Amino acid sequence: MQPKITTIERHILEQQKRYPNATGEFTSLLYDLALAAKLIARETTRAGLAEIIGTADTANVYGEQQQKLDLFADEIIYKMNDHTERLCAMASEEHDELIPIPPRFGTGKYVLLYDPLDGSSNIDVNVSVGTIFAIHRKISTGPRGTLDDVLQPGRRLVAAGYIVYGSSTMMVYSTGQGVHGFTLDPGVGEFLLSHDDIRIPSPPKYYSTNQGNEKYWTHGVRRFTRWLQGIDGEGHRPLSHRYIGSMVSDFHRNLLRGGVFYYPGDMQDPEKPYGKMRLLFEAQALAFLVEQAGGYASDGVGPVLDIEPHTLHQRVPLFLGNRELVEQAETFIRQHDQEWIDAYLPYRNRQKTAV
Ligand code: AHM
Ligand code: MG
Repeated sequence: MQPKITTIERHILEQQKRYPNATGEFTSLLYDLALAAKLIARETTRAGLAEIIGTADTANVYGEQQQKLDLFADEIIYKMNDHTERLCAMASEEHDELIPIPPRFGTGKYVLLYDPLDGSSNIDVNVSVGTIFAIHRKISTGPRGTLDDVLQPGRRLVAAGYIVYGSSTMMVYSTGQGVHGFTLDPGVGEFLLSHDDIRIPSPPKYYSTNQGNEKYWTHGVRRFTRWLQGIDGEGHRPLSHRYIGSMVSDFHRNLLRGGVFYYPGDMQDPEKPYGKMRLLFEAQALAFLVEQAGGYASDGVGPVLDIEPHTLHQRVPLFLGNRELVEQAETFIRQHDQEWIDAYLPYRNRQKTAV
């Protein structure tokens, strides 16, 4: 017998039924994101053809100017959402400032944060990239959104997800009722439910980090790495190292197989002890998903979801994966990295400005 086929649209509608007061706005917002994902997927799969059909600074065969894919993705997501009256503002990794809804359009009760194409430096070498998104409820009182709506802790997210443009395109999302994965059937152009209620498996298999940075790492992070390798500690089986350098893909693999992704802070520049990842565009969404899947996300000091953001492009050290692994990282850091903690905490706890 054929297995039941569930499209993402149907799945979102089914979830909405659990909320008798839901107006459908939120459902439509998620569905628009799925549509943006299909358009971005179509372009990413044609990326290698840029030489033939035109590059960023040349015109293609149709006489149109070609765009870099990350800017293309950014614009698609913006255009899909600027006029729907579901959002009060947006924020993107590609923009320095909050993105307002144009005055000619009405606004709504949600705010969208997104990284349109994470890992985009990998596109030229045919490595998977991804889109990350997060949705908060509007909290400011005026008609238009403000930075206050964006600078909310991840714990308050109403939904988050990502799209991975890999050997197939997948959209994975959560509205706080588990994590669900959909694979794009390119033949019919629909996302079909392929991974229902994902739980991060145990025992974990992989650790993922840029080990080329090891000489900058703190003692605690090095000890943690040796522990994962089964060198220091209780003699557990070593985890295999897998690092793509495209966070959505690294995260996706570890979510399905078990493991930990980390991009720690370090003391290479004591003025910048916070690592590379962005709290609002990358870390919060994946932290929300990993907790929904039974895992944990930490900045080495405490839960990522509890951090009160102070700036739009704030950075955050990130440990993401099976709870026992992430907690072990926290333990090593607590034991060995007081100097780093003292350098990092003032940044983490900085108060919001310019709101
Ligand atoms: P980006 O937002 O500029 O694309 O950078 C984010 C990417 C992540 O996808 C990936 O995990 C990380 O940068 C890799 O960094 P590195 O090359 O330092 O290991
Ligand atoms: Mg990014």
